[in-house]
Amino acid sequence: MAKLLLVSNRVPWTVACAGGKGVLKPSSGGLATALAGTHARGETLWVGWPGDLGGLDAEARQAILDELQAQRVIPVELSAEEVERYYEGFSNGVLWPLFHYLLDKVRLDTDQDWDAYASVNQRFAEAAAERAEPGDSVWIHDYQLMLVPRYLRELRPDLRIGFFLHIPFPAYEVFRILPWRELLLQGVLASDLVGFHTPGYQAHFVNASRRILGAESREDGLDYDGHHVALGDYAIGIDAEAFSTTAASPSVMARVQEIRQDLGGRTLILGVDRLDYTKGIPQRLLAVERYLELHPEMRDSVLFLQASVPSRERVEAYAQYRKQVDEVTGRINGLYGSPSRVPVHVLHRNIPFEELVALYRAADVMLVTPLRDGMNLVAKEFCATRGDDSGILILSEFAGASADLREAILVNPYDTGAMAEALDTALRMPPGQARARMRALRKRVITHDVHRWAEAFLRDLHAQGPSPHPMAAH
Ligand code: GDG
Repeated sequence: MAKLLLVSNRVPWTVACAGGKGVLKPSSGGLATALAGTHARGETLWVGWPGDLGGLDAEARQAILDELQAQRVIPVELSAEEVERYYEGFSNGVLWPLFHYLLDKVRLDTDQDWDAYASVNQRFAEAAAERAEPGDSVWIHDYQLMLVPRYLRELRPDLRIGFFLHIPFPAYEVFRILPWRELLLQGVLASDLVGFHTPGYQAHFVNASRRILGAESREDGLDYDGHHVALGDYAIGIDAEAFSTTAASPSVMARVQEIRQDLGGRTLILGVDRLDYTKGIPQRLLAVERYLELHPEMRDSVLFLQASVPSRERVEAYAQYRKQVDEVTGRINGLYGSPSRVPVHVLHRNIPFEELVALYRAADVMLVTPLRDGMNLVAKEFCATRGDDSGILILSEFAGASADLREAILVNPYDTGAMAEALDTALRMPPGQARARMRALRKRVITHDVHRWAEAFLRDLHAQGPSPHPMAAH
């Protein structure tokens, strides 16, 4: 039977080395969480980078490779230099900031990083080509692997190839800044189906492909180089069932009570993000500062808790960002704290799943205000935990999720005054109105979950082919 290969930079387990031994730990991040369900359910292989195996001796290495095999993972190993150039340099130093419109963070100083990006993409394609059988489908994920569809097509014209972009595709005027714009588009266009979170990202991709490569628009996609590629928007969801069941469990409910007791009557405003400059944490802190400045009577009655799991710590811009977050936090607490209470608390660590769910469930207001975000799963996770329809979501209009979650309070994260006002609106909202909004949000999140997302994409992918691509005749 034809099977499915998932291809992504990270696999859902990361190798951690401790005292010469290796252990597999679950990976964090939106993509790993989103696809874990598909992998657990079906006949899939997962091709990706499991982290650094370099610190292991031969025996420990073999043990980890066996464990990965048992999880149906095909490891693509990366050298330290490849991690630095392909992952930190090109993927996270160039594509990530540019696709999120943060042009001052883009590094364009190095062609070597591009070379590493291309050669690592080639290796991912080879790993998939080696394990795929005739007629299999391959689903490639995200901005780190934009050249894989083309390389894989060259190696295996018989495969059905899908590509999904988890981050925004930027406007043409921004995308065209990239010196490698043609090659990146050609890489993706070799797919049979390309998916985006929103129709807006898809429209930007069509525009860029037409203007940069002269691709031709068709009703359901594009024609380029004698090949038809279908395009579609597929808004990713979450495993809503897992969040709502966990939130209702006795241990989480008990923990929620504890958190509320510790608050001593204060209102909890919560933020949860990877510590990433796209997530707008300093701007959010400035809005909290403005709110406290304008509402002195509230200084003792709210707590803003920001949970920021460290990420990409070796990329320079990320280290600076953490400093910035800590500085603004210190300033606000210095201004508005008292000897016994501070209005802002930042946690720089990974929070275990149950504790995260308890925090979502205990919060009165959730602040999700990225400067730009492909979708944003945190906003959806918060809604899924609110079994009694309580809680208010403040959401950036620049998150893909804002296209779905219209009943949130939508804000412009660049506008500090408007965000402070949104906080005021949330904290004064009549409970009946808040409940009606949350009921609508929760319903949407539960019906449009991650399983539905994966099924919709795969159904459309399977309807595509096997592709009689012109390369098949070469
Ligand atoms: C990319 C796109 C798109 C965070 N802190 C902790 C923790 N998390 C989990 C959250 C959530 C995930 O990480 C973050 O997902 P997001 O969607 O918010 O953001 P990215 O990682 O940037 O994901 C994004 C996504 O891909 C999927 O397409 O939505 O736009 O940028 O699941 O819960 N989990 C735990 N502890 C933490 O401290 N356990």
